[in-house]
Amino acid sequence: MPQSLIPGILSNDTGSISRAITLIENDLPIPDSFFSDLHGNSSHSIRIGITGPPGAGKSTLTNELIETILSNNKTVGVIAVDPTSPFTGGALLGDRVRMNKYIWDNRVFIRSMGSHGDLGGLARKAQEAGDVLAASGKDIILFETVGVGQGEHDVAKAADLTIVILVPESGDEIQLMKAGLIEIADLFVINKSDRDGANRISSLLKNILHNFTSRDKIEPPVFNTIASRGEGIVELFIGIQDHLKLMSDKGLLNDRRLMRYRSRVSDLIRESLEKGFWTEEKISLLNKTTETLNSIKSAPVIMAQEMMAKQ
Ligand SMILES: Nc1nc2c(ncn2[C@@H]2O[C@H](COP(=O)(O)OP(=O)(O)O)[C@@H](O)[C@H]2O)c(=O)[nH]1
Ligand SMILES: [Mg+2]
Repeated sequence: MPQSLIPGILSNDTGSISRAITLIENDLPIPDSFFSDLHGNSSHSIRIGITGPPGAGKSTLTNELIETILSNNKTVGVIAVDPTSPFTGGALLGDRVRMNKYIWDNRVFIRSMGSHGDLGGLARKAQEAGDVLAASGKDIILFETVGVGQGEHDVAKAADLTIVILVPESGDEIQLMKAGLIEIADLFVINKSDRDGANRISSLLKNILHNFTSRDKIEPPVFNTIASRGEGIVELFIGIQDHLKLMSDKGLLNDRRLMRYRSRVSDLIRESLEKGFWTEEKISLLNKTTETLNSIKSAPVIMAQEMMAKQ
């Protein structure tokens, strides 16, 4: 059945795209040939990651970007990933409205993915859903992810270019966050620039970026937006395109795509080895030996070795 969805996906049929993503999301059996067919058709899209703290305006900004992308005669797919949400299979809270807006417009496909109680695999599934959208011919794929813990790193791994959204109130956090975020952000957005402190935080950030960007990287530009009024979005979109061009000219886009391929392969291997390892028997053995603190008899490293030695 998954294989029969391929012609529909390739001809941008919304129902086929949607069903394929549901199969991926629910871990239903999918033959390797399905992924081979996707792979052969999914290389031309630009993948953009959008991350930032809850409430920063990621969804509002994504909606505005959709409109700008459409008015540039390009098509767009959106995968909104929320690892903190247990919901799955279509719409996260608040996302239904925007999805309905494009329900009859096959230039846009929007899908939300929640954790389904299982964080492992969510990043992989989001990337595979991205492959489906790419194979359907979408020019640009936006991955929107809440920046909490691992989320922003997963989105950066999935994307050609990562946008980190901050708000004027993020000012004090910059020092705290700079290590992690500066590593992953190709481009910063200070959203809610209608609020006090927007200019202060963008100059502070520009200063930090100027001092901390290593010579082999491109200094991330900073954009101010008011997403709720659609202000600064066209400038941002031009900035995204300029940045991609610069990355491409310097060979960095290629590097990133190669790195993505490698890390997807090694993530799949890790996932598959772990899946094969944890039999019912081994899970219950571990549970039994750790029934109470007193029942633990050996160091974790010894226990791990014993378990790996078991067939
Ligand atoms: N004042 C102001 N509010 C905004 C702006 N952009 C978004 N918002 C509001 O901020 C809230 C959170 O936005 P949302 O897009 O859901 O944030 P997300 O959690 O990052 O996806 C909503 O009530 C938006 O209307 C902005 O530029 N200025
Ligand atoms: Mg949101």
